[in-house]
Amino acid sequence: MHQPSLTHLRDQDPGLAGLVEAEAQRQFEKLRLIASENYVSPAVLETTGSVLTNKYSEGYAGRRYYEGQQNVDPIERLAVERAKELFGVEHANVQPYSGSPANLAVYMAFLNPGDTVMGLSLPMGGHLTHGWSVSATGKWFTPVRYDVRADTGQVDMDQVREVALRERPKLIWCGGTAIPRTIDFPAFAEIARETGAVLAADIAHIAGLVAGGAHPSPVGHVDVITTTTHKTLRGPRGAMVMATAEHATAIDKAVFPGLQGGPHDHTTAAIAVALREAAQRDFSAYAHRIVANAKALAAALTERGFDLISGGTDNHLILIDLTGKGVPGKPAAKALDEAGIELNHNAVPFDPRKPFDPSGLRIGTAAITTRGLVPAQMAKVAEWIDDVVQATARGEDKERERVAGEIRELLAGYPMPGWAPAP
Ligand code: DSN
Repeated sequence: MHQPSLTHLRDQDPGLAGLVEAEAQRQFEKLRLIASENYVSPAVLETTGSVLTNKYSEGYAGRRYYEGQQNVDPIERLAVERAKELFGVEHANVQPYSGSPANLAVYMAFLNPGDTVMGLSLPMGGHLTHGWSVSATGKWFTPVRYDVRADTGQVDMDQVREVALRERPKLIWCGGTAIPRTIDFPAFAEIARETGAVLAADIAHIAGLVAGGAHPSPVGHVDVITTTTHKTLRGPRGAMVMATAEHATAIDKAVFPGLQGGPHDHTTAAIAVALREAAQRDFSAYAHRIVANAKALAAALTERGFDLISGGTDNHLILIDLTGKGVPGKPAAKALDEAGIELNHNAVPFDPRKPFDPSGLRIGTAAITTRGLVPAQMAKVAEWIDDVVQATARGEDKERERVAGEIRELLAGYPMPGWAPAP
């Protein structure tokens, strides 16, 4: 049952209420290993569903285009102050609708159309908005890319420097969506200084780890930081742009009126709630537990013969190349989903297969850590993954039901924030 329950929705629109409850049940009984997902706290969930969704607030606190901001202004100020305090930054904008708009705001603040942008290529772990060809950022700007090294699976910093010196990008991105290792912010900063580029860190995946001290912070090394708020940070679906004070006006103008209209005040408030949660002492232990779970799972998968990009992980994320297992990423991910293990197929570096049918799987441990699972349980998780992948490679599906049942049984003992099955 949702807490509070969906009484009105059930009366008014039972079909839709049924789908929402079915999704809650699904999230309760699945081992959720999608690296960009998590479970928000009941307080974040409540705030997201609050009457703040009724309000329009174009502008910034104290400088709005609509009246009636007596409560929204202090809410947004709280979110901004909490972001500044948690990450130790001079300026924070909490209005971007999500990660891609936050990244677009960086382009709008620092670049003109046609300027050169450099980012980690998408199949190597970058993000669409770091200048990939199908994104507006690849079409409206001039993208150049860097890669990971074939031998280490880690970002090739020699290549970053070489390409930056040759192409003189106006903007360099570090960070991405499938990077299992620590980002070397000081090394990127040195290259950006040498080449005169603006350096942006996209910490969407690792924001909660940075906040909890389980990953080095980019603060003091980069000009601007973007992040979503819903991954390891455990907030609502939203985003932030953070920067030094000198860039505050450019960033704010880029977000509004440059790219967006009214901010989503219910999300702003829920971000404020999540930032307060992330500032508590136990969040640091949580962030370190996410990494400990990922390391334990990586070790157990390696023991079972899985080929991990970069040989392991330093954060919440594991990238598996399934080539040696005789099954591509997509059918493996589908089989695992049927077996109660939810993750996504993913390209691996130098993948000979197409992005929609790639060789790899991406795993993240934030959501299962929120549920309360610990490193000692990761050997069992690796065993389940291995059993299903091996059976799929043999063309069998008989393992799936057994594994799904065992997972349901395990997770029944681990509460899900904001929801519980009917007694
Ligand atoms: N889609 C997000 C992820 O899964 O990493 C990034 O945009």
